[in-house]
Amino acid sequence: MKYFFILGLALLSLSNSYAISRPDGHAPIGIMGDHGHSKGDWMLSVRQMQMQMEKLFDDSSEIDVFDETNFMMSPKSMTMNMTMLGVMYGVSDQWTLMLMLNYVDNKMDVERKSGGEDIEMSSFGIGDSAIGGIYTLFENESSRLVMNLGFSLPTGSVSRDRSGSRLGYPMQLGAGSSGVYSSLNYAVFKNWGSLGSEVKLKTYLSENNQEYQRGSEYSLSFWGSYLLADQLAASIRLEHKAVDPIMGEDEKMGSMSPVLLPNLQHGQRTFVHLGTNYIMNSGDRLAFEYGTPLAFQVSGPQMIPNSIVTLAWQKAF
Ligand SMILES: [Cu+2]
Repeated sequence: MKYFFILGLALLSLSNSYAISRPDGHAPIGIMGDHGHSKGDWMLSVRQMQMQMEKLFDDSSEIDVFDETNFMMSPKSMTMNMTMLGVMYGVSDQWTLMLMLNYVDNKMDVERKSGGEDIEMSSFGIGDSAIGGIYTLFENESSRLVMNLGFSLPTGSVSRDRSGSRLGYPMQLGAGSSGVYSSLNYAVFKNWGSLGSEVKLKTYLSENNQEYQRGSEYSLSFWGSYLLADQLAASIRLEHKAVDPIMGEDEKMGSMSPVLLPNLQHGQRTFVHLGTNYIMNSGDRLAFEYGTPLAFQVSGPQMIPNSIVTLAWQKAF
């Protein structure tokens, strides 16, 4: 009788919900749409992301804009804060509906070649939204394969100004055009932790009302998570991301600073991210990830991120 009970417990722990109930059952927090939910289940999440940029690169090396180019102005630093509100709902055991709303707050310090005080620029407001489906192709105690398909909606402004001058491409709050995205997410679960990967593509469908179209984005991530305790996992993630050139141009931007030129906004980067996933006794999840760059290759002069920090709370019910 006792053995049946133990066997029963073991089988229960091997059921479909097993992977998702462990701390590494969710991918590192920088990854979205890595899991689905059972029919009728909801999940709410709030993510707070901060990206800090302090250097300018051309190709793969740092550049001094005023020494090496003719630009009259150049960004010195930029901070982007993004608050992301996510809702997931299990429409069936295979399909989960996902909705994501964003609030963006950007600050940029700009230097003038002629000297004098830096110019402070800012932009904030609703960013682009996303709505999509997550399809669980298969999930068992040892692995999970999930596909995402969705739309990016142009709810973020592309016409933010400062005293009548159009702010640069990185300071606009959205893409201005609708986009489609798709990703494939695979994870393998072991006793000690898990290994996962994601490949993702996002592409915009048309020119926006300022007559340009953001370039397509491609990213590839690999991660390993290690179970430090029943409720705590630590992760390391390698990410490579490439962005295509902007097509067209916002003619209100001019050409005083590198952030105003459409052909200086693309390139690729490789990041390493260290993170933790923690499940509280209440079932709430807390997650953290810190990312720092390993390599860049950008069309510059272009500002590059030197850190990306994400903090998140998630709750399923
Ligand atoms: Cu979820």
